[in-house]
Amino acid sequence: MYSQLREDFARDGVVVIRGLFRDWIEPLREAVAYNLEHPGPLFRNYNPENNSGRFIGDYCNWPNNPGYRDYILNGPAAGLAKALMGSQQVRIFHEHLLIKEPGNSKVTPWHHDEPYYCATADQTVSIWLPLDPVSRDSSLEFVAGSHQWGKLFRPRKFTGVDYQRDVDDLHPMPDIDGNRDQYRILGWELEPGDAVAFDHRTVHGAPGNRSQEHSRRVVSTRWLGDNARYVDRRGETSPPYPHLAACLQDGEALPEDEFPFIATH
Ligand SMILES: O=C(O)CCC(=O)C(=O)O
Repeated sequence: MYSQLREDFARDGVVVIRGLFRDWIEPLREAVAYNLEHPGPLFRNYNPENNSGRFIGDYCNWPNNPGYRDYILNGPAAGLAKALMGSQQVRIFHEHLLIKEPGNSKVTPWHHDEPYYCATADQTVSIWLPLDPVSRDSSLEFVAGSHQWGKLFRPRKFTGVDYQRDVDDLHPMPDIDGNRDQYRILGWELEPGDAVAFDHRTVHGAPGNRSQEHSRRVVSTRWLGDNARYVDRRGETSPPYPHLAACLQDGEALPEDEFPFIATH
């Protein structure tokens, strides 16, 4: 069923999936409302100085949010993730809520996620699922094929500040906006029910929310394939997970109770 998508995903490091999540939009809108009423300890305002609508985020709440939990355990995301990755098994790393309120002009800087995650696997994917219509000029964009560049770039937080690291062995992000014609940049207009799926190494970024009408509520779930393991990034990670750093060595298997295998339907 997913063979063309899988081929495109392997080549580009990103694909768009149309309509698969339609039945999950309303339940997830309720789950997001619940999340906002019960923010987690990692809730963030990414641009507190902006007064034209906020860019906020929260993550790692799925064990305590019944709607997120149902989506992760029973929705189509795990099956899609496994098919795209071509893995034997699929594990949930975490979910990430990302809201750009109408008119919020904060740009999400070009980055990839791998260098600030404290976990990796032989295959990885994030499923970025908007709960509102997203026009092409407000949508997440990707540099096709960048998952195969074989380089890790210095991570920058959504606030615009670099992550602190003990060792600076990463590459500076190239000037993508200044040289857009040199890259194959992919992005799509999305309706609720559509999603984009991308490898944790694929370079991506997003403009502000240019809509004055719609919020841009997104639930992004992060998935790990085979041989999922802890990585010591020698510095700040996101999510922070200090308890893992305290008990795991680089390359050790991730604990199954916190990052369970998910059955696919
Ligand atoms: O939603 C955004 O603006 C950024 C999303 C992102 O970088 C991600 O889901 O990894």
